[in-house]
Amino acid sequence: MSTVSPKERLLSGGGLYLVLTSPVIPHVELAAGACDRGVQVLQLREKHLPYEELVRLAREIADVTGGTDTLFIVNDRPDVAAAAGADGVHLGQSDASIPAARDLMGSGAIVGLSTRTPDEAEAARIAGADYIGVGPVFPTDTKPDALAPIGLGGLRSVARRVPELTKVAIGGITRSTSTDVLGAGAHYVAVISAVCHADDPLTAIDDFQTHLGRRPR
Ligand code: TZP
Ligand code: MG
Repeated sequence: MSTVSPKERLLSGGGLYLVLTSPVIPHVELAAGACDRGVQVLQLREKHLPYEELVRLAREIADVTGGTDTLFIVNDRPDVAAAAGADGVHLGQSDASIPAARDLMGSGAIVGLSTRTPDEAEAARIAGADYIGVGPVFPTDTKPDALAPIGLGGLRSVARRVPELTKVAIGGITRSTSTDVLGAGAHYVAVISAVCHADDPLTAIDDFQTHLGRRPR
């Protein structure tokens, strides 16, 4: 078990940030495989599950990540994240506010915020986000309501505006584009389909980890 706080671990690391959405193998099996493979951050993102089921699943994942080097973040729902004892929550622009999330989860919790533009990124920094999601970088089929992709140029513009803030790029990222994304200023690459919807998700993680390695800052 790490003695370093979750925030410090997030802020000192980099590499793969795996978002669990409708994986082709059970969530808990994928979470365990991700921990074994040294994935630094796991996020549970299942927008259609009712509260009770989401809490049950989040608790199972928290049991798997607890005592490992893998951080566990819940998407959208600070109430679920708090009930499961997750390390943090990821908020969209229209989810709960950062102070409301911290009230529910405590000041040690990691709070991330989705952004797309340099102005949103700066606003997230001022509001006290621990990290920002940035994207979609590339076109994606996974989020039907996603806005137009910002490309590597858009990511670079965000990175220039908030150089000190931890940036998690998302949207259509594959293993082969991941190094360009990190080169454009992201610390982490967040992926859904490239792992969760791969023929063999655990091998897909292995491929990412071989390609990216751990990226201490
Ligand atoms: N937010 C912006 S794009 C996206 C989210 C949740 C979907 C990312 O999924 P994929 O399959 O990695 O493109
Ligand atoms: Mg959201």
